[in-house]
Amino acid sequence: MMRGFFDPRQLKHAPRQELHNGAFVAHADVPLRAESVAAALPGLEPPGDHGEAPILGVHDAGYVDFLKNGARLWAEAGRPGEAIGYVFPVVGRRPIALSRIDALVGRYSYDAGTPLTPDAWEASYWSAQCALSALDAVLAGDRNAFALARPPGHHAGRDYMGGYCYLNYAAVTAQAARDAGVERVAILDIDYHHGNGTQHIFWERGDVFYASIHADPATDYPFYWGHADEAGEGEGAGKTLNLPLAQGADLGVYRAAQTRALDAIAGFDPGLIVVSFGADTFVDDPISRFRLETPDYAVLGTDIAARGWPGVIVMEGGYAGEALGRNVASFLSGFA
Ligand code: OKP
Ligand code: ZN
Repeated sequence: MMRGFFDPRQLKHAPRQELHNGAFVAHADVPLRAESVAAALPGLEPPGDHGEAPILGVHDAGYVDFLKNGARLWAEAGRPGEAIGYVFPVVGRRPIALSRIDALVGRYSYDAGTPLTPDAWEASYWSAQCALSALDAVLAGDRNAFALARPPGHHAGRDYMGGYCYLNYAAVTAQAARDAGVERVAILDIDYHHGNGTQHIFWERGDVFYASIHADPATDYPFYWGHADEAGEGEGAGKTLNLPLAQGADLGVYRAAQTRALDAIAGFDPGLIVVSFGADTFVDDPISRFRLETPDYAVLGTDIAARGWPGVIVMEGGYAGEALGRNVASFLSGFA
């Protein structure tokens, strides 16, 4: 079993609700998710502390300040519960510095599914440290390493939260690898949802390849990103690959798409692969509509490992409670 990293501070973040299809519903990113994975993987280690510098390698300093202080500002403004936006200044946005918390939370987010809880920063910070510790292990010579992270990360952009995500661990890891001298880094995103934040961060970069397999955004969150014609721009032209699949995809369909992604990554010849792994592709996932079963994850892991690239596996989504740990263990067993 490869080394894995986990920090229990990931458990304190407990968002209560998200706005979904017109109603506030119980939030899907429950602490049980991380507990389920930790229980299924013996021997997880605490991460080292790499500080904020690697986080600031991909995230905006003003945004990081907001993550650290937003929940306090929210409480000081007399608001109940957790900070959530209701004005999103996307169209005609002026680059203007406002201090009212409701303006800040809209400016630094793109949806109403990602409340800024008092513990979001700490959970995300230590999740990033787990990813960086996994990278350390691989840079020191391990073939693969795993980072248990919660909340997930791949929807978070340089200066925005969204899709339950606050810090983008896969992006932090890829940039840290670049800074450590790895010339070309590939990110394979196999969460059910498109990783719009990761795509955006590396959109114009020629040194980081982003490939994602996900539910067609014509039918599924995040709607506005992840369509097949999005391929990167400038130096990054051709360095983004989106493989949207119709709802109902099973192992046969999914594995063929993953082989396409791996073939494209092979053409890029990376020195390292970062796998954004979400098990919300599971048949019983409560918010998703693919049909993978527990043993299928070992097949997918084996296919990735067969390519021989050093790999950091970072946890993204997966909401099927107790089954999540089994699915992650199955995936990692494919790398053995
Ligand atoms: C985060 B990750 C469910 C509707 C979708 C956002 C999903 C974010 C998923 N209430 N809401 O990619 O697993
Ligand atoms: Zn997801």
